[in-house]
Amino acid sequence: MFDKILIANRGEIALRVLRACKELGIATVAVHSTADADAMHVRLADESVCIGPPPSKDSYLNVPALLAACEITGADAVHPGYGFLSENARFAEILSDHNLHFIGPKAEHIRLMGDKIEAKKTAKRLGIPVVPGSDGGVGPDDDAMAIAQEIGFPVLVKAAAGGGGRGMKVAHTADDLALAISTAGNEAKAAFGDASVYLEKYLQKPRHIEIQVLGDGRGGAIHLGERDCSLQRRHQKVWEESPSPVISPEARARIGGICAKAMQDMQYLGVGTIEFLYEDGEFYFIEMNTRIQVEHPVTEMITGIDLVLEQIRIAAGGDLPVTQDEITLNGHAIECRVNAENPVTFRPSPGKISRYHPPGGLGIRIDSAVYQGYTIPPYYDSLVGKLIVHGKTRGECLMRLRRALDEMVVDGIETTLPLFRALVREPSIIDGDYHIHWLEQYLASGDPAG
Ligand code: MV4
Repeated sequence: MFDKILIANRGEIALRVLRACKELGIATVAVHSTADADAMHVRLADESVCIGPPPSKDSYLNVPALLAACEITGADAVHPGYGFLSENARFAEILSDHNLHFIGPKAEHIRLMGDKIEAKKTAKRLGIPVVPGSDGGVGPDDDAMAIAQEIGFPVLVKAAAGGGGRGMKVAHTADDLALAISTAGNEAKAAFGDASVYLEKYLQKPRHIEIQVLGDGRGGAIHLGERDCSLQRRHQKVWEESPSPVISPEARARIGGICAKAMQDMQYLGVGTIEFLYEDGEFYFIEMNTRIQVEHPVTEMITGIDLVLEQIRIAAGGDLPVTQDEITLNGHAIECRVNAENPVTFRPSPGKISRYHPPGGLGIRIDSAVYQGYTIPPYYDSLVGKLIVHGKTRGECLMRLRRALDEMVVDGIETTLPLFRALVREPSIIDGDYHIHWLEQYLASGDPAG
């Protein structure tokens, strides 16, 4: 096992990792920018190192500063959390070159899944169902129109280096194709420095369903069911739940089994998330994430498995905590991402939290790094905290969530709490009847949080 872990992150996920380290008896090093000197993760860690000024590129993404912090403190492993350097294969390799452990997947798998074309080819080869589309990139010598006609319109043009919805353009008819390809390519070139694009059948009203996997790096791998992350705004998840209201035990066992088998075949190490679009009873692979995800707690709540703790154990050469047969999914969990934003305009609202009262009681979990008197800095994401609620059934979970949201107080800044208080009372949400465009349509339809 590791002796000392450096946490290359901030906010609630830095705290989440700290908690797992403490339970494992591992010493912790927090790193922080000058803007985060008063942050909770700095206070709770055994040691802390200032790694630079507020901009992420000069601090949380500053690899030489992170290596120096490891050197100074004698840390033997680095946990990257999510975002920042968590899916940077080069960072994983550099750590390895310095005899430091990266707590995450093998660099080759991070790199593979970072290229959306290669990821899709790999998924297909491993027996994972994919969206019908061009087999690989569409180059200038390819007959994009012939490929698109074969797929059938509407067609979606996606960037190989994409993700988060950037470099994506829909071609509704043949007339739109040339412009969609050039626009997506130009956007991708500007955003990622790589103009390669590929084509997919455009699914009109799918759900976003993702499968959580865990591998030991030696051919052992299991799945921990799905999360339904269909409620998003501008590619930012707002509400996640597990199990999905629309996935049957049979469908779960089938797609979960396919994912676990694929991870066994590639000897995947650590936690991973295989993302699908789900429409008319069929799953279509879109991407794989090779990091711990923001919404991992909903899976933890229904499986009882501590995903961050297992990440650390597995990175240190440990075995999987359970076999597939030993996993039972208990009840239902929902996570609300409470942001420091105006609930109608979504304009960021950083500033000082004058009053803070997190809800409590049976089935309530708060993953947050804020406290009363804390000032949310303007430089990073606007997450105030995640409210995660568990219940025996989805109905009980919603009942508790409604109560917890009414109890929660965050004053001094604007938050998205009013939006969640409206959502838990919406018939479509109560019925679990929503898709990836539902939230934006709902927000466009009036003044739901007013
Ligand atoms: C799609 C799609 C429809 N058809 N692919 C958006 C982000 C990127 N990671 C994948 N995305 C989509 N891919 C096909 N073939 C619709 C989306 C999409 C979306 C997906 C998940 C959650 C929210 C979304 C919002 C808009 C578009």
